[in-house]
Amino acid sequence: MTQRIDKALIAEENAKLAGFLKEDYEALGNQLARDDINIEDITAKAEQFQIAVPSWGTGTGGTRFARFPGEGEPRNIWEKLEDSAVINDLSQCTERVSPHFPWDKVDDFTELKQTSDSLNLKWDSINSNTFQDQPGQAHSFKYGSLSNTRAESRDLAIQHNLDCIEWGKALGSKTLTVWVGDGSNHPGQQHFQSAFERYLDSMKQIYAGLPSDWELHIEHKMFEPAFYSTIIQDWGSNILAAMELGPQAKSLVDLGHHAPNVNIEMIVSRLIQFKKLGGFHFNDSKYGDDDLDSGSLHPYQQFLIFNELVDAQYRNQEGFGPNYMLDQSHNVTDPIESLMNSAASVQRSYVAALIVDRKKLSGYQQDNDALMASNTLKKAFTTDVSPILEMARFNRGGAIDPIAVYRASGYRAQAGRERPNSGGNGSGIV
Ligand code: PSV
Ligand code: MN
Ligand code: MN
Repeated sequence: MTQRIDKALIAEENAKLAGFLKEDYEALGNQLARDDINIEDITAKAEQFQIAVPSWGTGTGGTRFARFPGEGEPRNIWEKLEDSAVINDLSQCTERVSPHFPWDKVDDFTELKQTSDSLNLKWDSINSNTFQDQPGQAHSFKYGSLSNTRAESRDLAIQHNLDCIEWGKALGSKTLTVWVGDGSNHPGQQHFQSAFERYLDSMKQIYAGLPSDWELHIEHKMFEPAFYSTIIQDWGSNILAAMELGPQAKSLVDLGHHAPNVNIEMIVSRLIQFKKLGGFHFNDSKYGDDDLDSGSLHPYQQFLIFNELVDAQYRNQEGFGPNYMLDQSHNVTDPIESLMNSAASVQRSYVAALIVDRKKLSGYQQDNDALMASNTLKKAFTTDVSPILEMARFNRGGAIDPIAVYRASGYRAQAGRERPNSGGNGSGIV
């Protein structure tokens, strides 16, 4: 793809909005100043915020029933990188890409690193995949991978994760994320304790291969593909496994991987308290692992999660520094647009959490003034912080309105011309 987003176009589109932004930013600045909040301090923090894009998110997802490929979607990791660069050019908060192996097929990692460098992109966590068989695979994962009853399958899964670490080293990553679909569909199918023991034993072998400056993130998920029991079904099993493995092992919270109405922000608080919060996969859901766009259904929940994160940041909580990443499946939108919107939505939650009056909140909590404590959070959440997000992007050379510039650029139509037969993105349906 020859054309990314022309800087002149970004400047031209920004010029149309810069006057309005100045007015709105000033008005918000005055409003925040009444509470002794300096808008410039908040904007500076917003400019530092980064959230990684999943390589698989740049293609159209799909469901168990069908996939409707989009125009010009990326056909390989190189094209996924191009699209990720567009997202970052405009959003200015997504400089890292999280790959998924072997969905992302790579022969030469040095070349891939050179390409990502040339696009000003870095690599986030490496995602291993032992939840499906690859063509010609010697031993199947049909009955599980790291917890399989057969040692041959377990060894294959362990080796794949060790390979992922090597590939990650070549790319400059520092994290391996392990999510497995291991579990059972029928009561009695599996001996819970023995299966967990096998899983832990396999994970210990992977942990032993971890460089000292890496982290191993364990992702829990309540169900799917296993529908009766899943080996790491919730944060309980997750933190137990992380504690068993050691300090470099931490838990990863994917928002869609809990039962509806679970208090995720409280799980986040517990993980922070015990130095076990590794990172996030942001998305939104109504029913299960829907992988809808972040903040599209439950923006208040997303804000409450960031309220915990910012609280930990202010308290300089030891061992705190989670990875932020999107993990979404885009079926009816242009993935580039969804990822830009979602990154901004998560950034919005962060910024809103920054303007919570923490001193007042703490006083209301101490005095058991439930109504005013709740109102204090609501006040921050209902403040429209858009001018801060827009100014942060503008200051960093991005677009005040990323979607408008992207649409004006004609990037998607050109991708359609340059990527004929782009019927698949290499990702599965999970
Ligand atoms: C599983 O549902 C999951 O959330 C894991 O993070 C996978 O790696 C990802 O989805 C793939 O879409
Ligand atoms: Mn996930
Ligand atoms: Mn998921």
